[in-house]
Amino acid sequence: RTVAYDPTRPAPPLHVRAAAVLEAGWTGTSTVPSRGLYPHQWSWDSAFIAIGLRHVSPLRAQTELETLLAAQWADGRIPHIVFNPSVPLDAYFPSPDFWRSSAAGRAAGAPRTVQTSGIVQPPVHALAAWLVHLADPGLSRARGFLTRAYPRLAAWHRYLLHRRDLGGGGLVSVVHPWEQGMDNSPCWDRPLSRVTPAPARSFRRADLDHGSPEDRPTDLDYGRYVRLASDYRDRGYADGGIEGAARRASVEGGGGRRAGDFAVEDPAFNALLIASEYALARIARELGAAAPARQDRAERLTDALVERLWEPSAGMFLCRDVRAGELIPERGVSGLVPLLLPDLPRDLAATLVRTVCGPHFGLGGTTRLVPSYDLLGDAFDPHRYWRGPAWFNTNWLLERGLRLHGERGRADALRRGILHTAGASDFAEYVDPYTGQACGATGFGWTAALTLDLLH
Ligand code: 9WN
Repeated sequence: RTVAYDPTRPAPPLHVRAAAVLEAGWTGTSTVPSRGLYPHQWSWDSAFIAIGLRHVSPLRAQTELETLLAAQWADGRIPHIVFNPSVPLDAYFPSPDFWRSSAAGRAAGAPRTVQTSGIVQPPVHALAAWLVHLADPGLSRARGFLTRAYPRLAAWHRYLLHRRDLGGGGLVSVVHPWEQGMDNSPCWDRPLSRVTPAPARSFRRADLDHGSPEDRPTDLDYGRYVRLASDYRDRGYADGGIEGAARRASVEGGGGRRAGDFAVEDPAFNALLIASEYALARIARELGAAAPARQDRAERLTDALVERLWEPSAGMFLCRDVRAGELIPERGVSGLVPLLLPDLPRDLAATLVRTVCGPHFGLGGTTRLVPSYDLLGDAFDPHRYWRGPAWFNTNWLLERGLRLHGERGRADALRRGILHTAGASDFAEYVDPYTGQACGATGFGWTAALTLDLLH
């Protein structure tokens, strides 16, 4: 139910409007990112949504995460989409008949009763589970929320760390731009250029029924997304990580099949894994177990992140193209997200703050919110999806990072900017970073949820 607009009455308060967006997106077991554009359950959306929903209904927030975790594969992966069987197949592309999870993913342990995609998204879930628990510890304990979630979250992290260390340096690789969540970021242009696109006539883009083509990825991008996903599916969603390669070699009696063409170590994906490792350590302690190994692992992963992805000349983290063996010389917002980490060396945190506020991202100067990509980059476009617009989830993460590293004034200003822009844009999916003009869908799930979180 949306709140009807009546110009003679003052608009309802922001928290009422944000809660109404989440109410309208609730299906009974989870929340859609957007009724029109994204009518199923998405993995990292659900984590962000649960973080806001906990302020309205801790029970729904727990249910949101439980629904997602129920679709986990036996190998530990949490799929990036859990399909709603009552939504028509042509409402979203790629639909369940493209992914064919229960058939193509059988060897990897895809569930039989629910249809999912076969790729993943950033691991925000343990962080979300811990924050949801804190909203109502009594209810959480009474329902055994963390007791049930913990083994699944631990298996999820194990999958990433053991099957997805494709670069061999201790970090996780994504094998598709949809996995990292910033689909058409200019950071992917170089590694994607090696992928032969699927012919445009071989699929139909349902997203263009809802979004303006200028705000969305191009057909050429989509051809490459489709090729990468169908190749992965046709390999049975098998991974090329250390364990995966050893298993395939023993089955096939040789070096195993080559993993996909796209493998990238991304700073935001890995930073969110580290933040979630800290959360898992807290969850373990709440459940009465000592968790020094998790704490150590989070610190080791932070070291690997610095070692493999920090670029001093850029003053930020960059993505590593694992197949080419080099850093990708593009400044995307993902390279700022490690500001979220408590054990980041102090000088690196200070440098990141300078970069966020400098000419490439403009915070406190030219921009209202931190853009998804370098304002001075050749590919910058203030309206095209992840090639410039500002997104609310990344700004929420940076607000936390600024606060964590003692930048209270900047964090307060960013918080005000997020709240104002979310309300003025009717909870847009993304906005022009200079003007705050709404792009993509409005009434977007995580925009409303993270607004609620900042209001509490
Ligand atoms: C593909 C749901 C998702 C977000 C992603 C965002 C967009 C999907 C799409 O929507 O991606 O997963 O169809 O464009 O890029 O971050 O999770 O909101």
